[in-house]
Amino acid sequence: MTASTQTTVRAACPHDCPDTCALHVTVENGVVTRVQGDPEHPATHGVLCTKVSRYAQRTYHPDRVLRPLKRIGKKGEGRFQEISWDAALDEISGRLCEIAARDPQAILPYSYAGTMGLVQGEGMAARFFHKLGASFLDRTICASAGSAALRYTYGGGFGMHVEHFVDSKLILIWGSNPITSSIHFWGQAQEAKRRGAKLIAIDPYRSLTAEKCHQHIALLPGTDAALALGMMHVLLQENLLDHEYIARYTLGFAQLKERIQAYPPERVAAICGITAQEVTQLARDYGMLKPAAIRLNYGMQRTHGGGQAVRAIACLPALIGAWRDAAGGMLLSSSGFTPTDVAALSRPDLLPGWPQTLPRTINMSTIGDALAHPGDDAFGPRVDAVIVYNSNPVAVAPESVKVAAGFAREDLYTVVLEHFLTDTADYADIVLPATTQLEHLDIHKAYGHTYVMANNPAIEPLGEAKPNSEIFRLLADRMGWTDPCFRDTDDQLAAQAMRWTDPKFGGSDWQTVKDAGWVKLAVPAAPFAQGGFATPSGKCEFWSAAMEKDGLDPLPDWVPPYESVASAPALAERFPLAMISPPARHFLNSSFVNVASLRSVEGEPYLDINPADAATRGIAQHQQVRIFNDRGSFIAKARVTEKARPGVVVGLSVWWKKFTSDGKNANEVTGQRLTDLGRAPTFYDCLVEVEALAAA
Ligand SMILES: Nc1nc2c(c(=O)[nH]1)N[C@H]1C(S)=C(S)[C@@H](COP(=O)(O)OP(=O)(O)OC[C@H]3O[C@@H](n4cnc5c(=O)[nH]c(N)nc54)[C@H](O)[C@@H]3O)O[C@H]1N2
Ligand SMILES: Nc1nc2c(c(=O)[nH]1)N[C@H]1C(S)=C(S)[C@@H](COP(=O)(O)OP(=O)(O)OC[C@H]3O[C@@H](n4cnc5c(=O)[nH]c(N)nc54)[C@H](O)[C@@H]3O)O[C@H]1N2
Ligand code: SF4
Ligand SMILES: [Mo]
Repeated sequence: MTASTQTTVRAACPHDCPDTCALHVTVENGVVTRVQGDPEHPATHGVLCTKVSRYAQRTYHPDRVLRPLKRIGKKGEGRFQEISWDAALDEISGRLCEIAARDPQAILPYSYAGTMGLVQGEGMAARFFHKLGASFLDRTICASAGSAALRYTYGGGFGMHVEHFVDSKLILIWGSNPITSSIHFWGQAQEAKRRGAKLIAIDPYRSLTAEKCHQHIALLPGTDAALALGMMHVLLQENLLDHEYIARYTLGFAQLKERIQAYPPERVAAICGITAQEVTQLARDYGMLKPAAIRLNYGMQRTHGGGQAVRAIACLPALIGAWRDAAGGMLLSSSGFTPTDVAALSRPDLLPGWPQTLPRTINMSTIGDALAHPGDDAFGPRVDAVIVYNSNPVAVAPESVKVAAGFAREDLYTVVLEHFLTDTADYADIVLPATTQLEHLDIHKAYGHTYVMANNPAIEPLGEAKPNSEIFRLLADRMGWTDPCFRDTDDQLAAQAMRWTDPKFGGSDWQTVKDAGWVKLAVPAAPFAQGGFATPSGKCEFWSAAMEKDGLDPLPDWVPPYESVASAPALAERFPLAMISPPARHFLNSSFVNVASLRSVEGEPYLDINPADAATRGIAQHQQVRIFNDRGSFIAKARVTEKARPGVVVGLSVWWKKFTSDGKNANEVTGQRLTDLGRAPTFYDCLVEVEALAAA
């Protein structure tokens, strides 16, 4: 060995987290010894969350899948034997050719944001499935209700710069638990607090964040739109609106005014399970403490009316003219500012019928039903093959009993590209070893800040692992496809991913980003100070012609949950408790559950339940309980705590089933019904009953 070497590589966090941190990866003699936050990056400022500061533990984990595996046990058992890459690729391409000869739509890609990188996400993979003519996957599992709402209201995923929250005087942290899920935003909010801002959490659960705010409004799940409309009612009545902003930069105020008549504070209080005083005071604070900012997150759009809830809340900043100030407005996502070039990257023109005939679309959020479907004229062919990458559907998709039954089908051919033998990989016919972020190249946009980031590989791939991009390149070659785009390198893909000529890049290109690690997009500090929304009217659309055309209510409204005591009384007689299952702090969805040091902090699956609800069920502190409804059941340890409001139970998620005592997790009881907008899942629209098991 030659003299020891130490280098620092500029990288980016790949996880589905708004913060998309800039990383400095220390490599000594070819081994990653440290992963740290870039001190210069204004959104990361040198800090990482606990999970990713231990990223090397994930990459060097003894359980990494480092060679292709072929199943030898029953589906779901997780018994495999190693095979060569050649054998794996031959088998997969053979099976896909055979199925495609009947109908390529019988093949389904299943992927989400295991990595948010554009190269290892829907880059080469999208080209592969386009050329094949496979079914489209509707990627709805997280954010599509809120995205649809922002599109109708603002014209896209636009929001405040996270850096400006420090200057806000009021911050509503709405359906979001940033201490868990966006720690860098929380840093900004705390600085604002030191400078005198008031922080209010709006959340059914007294989360880690809600505990640290000045005020916590513990409304019932799925009632946020009513609260927003009630705030509007008070703002109007008490003349706290910015009529000049409304007249110049918004559309449909007259119609909205009619709509909010139906939401006086008393009615809103009854819907939300809070007091009328809370509604009125919230509106007064919002109308008077300037600049007022809202940090919304996706937690609150996982109920039936999730889309309309985001839309109602998104109207608030325009009504009080909060957008006039850089420290006012709202942030759900700001990813719409990034000038990506999706077509160049994913090449829809490779589709056999492009652009006239497109394949059918299958919604990832109803994968349980899709895999059970025998196929017919309306649905199209039965799903015969699923290629999973960047996702763990057996753990994360709703109504898991059906999802697992689908993946257990003997006549389904399943390939999973993974780092680990996840709950999903256990069902695979073939598992292919994928590289982690330290081993491959990528380019990233963010949804919680406005920088474009590079991920330079720090080390060579471990074992025989390959980047997703390379795996699809090899498969394309095995399929006999000679299109030059299947020979593009990762570096070329990264360069193709953005429209670099857009003025927001100010002349930067991929090489600049790669060298520097990141560039800030030139987005005005207060992007809507003078209107300029990306809607058809150029205004913030309270009333939307596009929604009317799409057969939707053109105005924001409260859409009651599918499952709640008020909206489904018969169901609630049997299952009276609303269950939500938001992220656990030391996991990232189901990622990191298998990292022992992080799992040990979470301990085991818990269910937080209010003392009153526990008492009527004879549930003692730390007793094992069964949570159940008609869809399924799972076991957790009860934490009797005021953190859960009466009527609501909270099971922090998403556990790998194989790490729980009963081999099940919260998605046993969640349902496949979809949101009002965006065809998204309704994880937090879920009635259950809870019963004590053996004594504590
Ligand atoms: N540590 C960690 N960080 C993560 C993730 C993770 O799993 N772990 N997941 C990442 C991903 S994929 C996403 S999408 C984001 C999610 O980011 P957030 O949406 O901020 O997610 P949470 O931290 O769960 O915060 C959601 C909060 O919404 C509350 N909530 C649930 N239902 C309702 C409702 O009907 N109304 C209101 N007002 N509040 C409600 C929950 O109690 C919870 O406290 O976080 C990302 N960051
Ligand atoms: N009950 C309940 N269910 C939920 C949620 C909830 O709050 N409650 N949250 C929902 C939300 S918001 C989301 S976003 C989804 C998330 O669901 P998923 O997108 O499935 O996210 P993860 O569970 O993190 O699984 C990602 C997988 O991708 C793998 N991976 C990471 N990088 C790579 C790579 O480069 N190549 C390959 N081949 N694999 C890679 C990881 O090892 C991991 O197993 O879960 C949803 N499910
Ligand atoms: S998970 Fe989020 S907070 Fe943690 S390092 Fe990644 S981007 Fe940063
Ligand atoms: Mo998500």
